[in-house]
Amino acid sequence: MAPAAPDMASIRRKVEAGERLTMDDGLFLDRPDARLQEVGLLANIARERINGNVGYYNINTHLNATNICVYRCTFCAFRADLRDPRGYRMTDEQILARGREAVDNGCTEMHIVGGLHHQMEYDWYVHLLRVLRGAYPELHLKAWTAVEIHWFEFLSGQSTRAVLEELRDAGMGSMPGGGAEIFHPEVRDRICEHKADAGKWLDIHRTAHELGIRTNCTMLYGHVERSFHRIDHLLRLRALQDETGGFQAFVPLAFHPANTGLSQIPKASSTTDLRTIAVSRLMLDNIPHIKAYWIMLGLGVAQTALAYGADDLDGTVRHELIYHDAGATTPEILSVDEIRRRIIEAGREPVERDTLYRPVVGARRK
Ligand code: V47
Repeated sequence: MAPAAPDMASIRRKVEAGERLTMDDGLFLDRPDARLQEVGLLANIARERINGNVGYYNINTHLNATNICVYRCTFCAFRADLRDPRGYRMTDEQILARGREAVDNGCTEMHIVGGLHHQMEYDWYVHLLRVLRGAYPELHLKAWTAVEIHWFEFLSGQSTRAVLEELRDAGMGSMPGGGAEIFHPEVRDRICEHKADAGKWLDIHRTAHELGIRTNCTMLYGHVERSFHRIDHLLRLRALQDETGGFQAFVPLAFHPANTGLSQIPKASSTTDLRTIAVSRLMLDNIPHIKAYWIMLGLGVAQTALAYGADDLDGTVRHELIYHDAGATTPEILSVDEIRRRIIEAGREPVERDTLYRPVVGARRK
């Protein structure tokens, strides 16, 4: 006999019992007629079971050392062609100045991603880490997405494992979760057909986890995908996490349309943002943290998300370009006092964490 179609009561029973949800459960929760408040309440049960009342944040900065990129993902407003007047590549001096600024402002993390520059050799990317690590050993370098690692394999002719080992030895402390977009080929082939496919993206993270490198994962939603593609994406991440346990946090990323090849698509509503966060928390029962990235959600929705499954606001953030180039109107930076105040206002206990989710105490905090 086929299993009964899910409803809110059957899903509530599963969540209360800590049972795993299925694809059909996810599709049900993702429907606009599944009441958002109830989905949020269920996500909050899971959130408090995993993370209690804590609202995490860190003190971080971004470094996008170049925006020049061989790829032309239709959703990206950040990339530039080689001869585009917007195109740039930072010098060692500029990169070091960013490190100095980060350390002087109490940052514990530098989030490093960028374009795949046609003319730069693999060694430049390794060198960049070495320079930063040499000058600022206290700064955790969360560097390069799986898409970049794939490009480095191509440039260097080395295996994933060899590239990751070399980057780790040069100073890479962990990897961000970008480049995942939507795994399903029906969508991936339309928005970024040229870059690492789902199998490759997951394989790179699997290898990183095997090497003890912790990583994050993301999903870009609110463009041409449908509900099925989103739930399928979450299930592929959950399956890899079952194997390795190496993902620390999941970051749902709402598509920002301005200045992109998909600018006709309206930005997802706040209710879609909250539902996506809640459904992610419920489906990803094995990933410890769900980030409400305030840069992309706006502060109000990010605060509300702390009651809809999220336990982390990401960081104070400096020099964010990817979302601001695509029309984000959020501030470019928050003070520590402000991010803490926002978490307290949402009824949670603010805890400064480092990149690996260890509480930061005492002298390291400015
Ligand atoms: O991979 C690009 C997305 C990602 C747009 O790991 C866009 O802690 C919306 O991955 N509208 C990069 N999204 C950012 C990212 C990230 C951010 C914060 C924390 C972490 C983490 C990772 O941004 C890209 C892509 O999915 N993106 N352009 C756009 N127009």
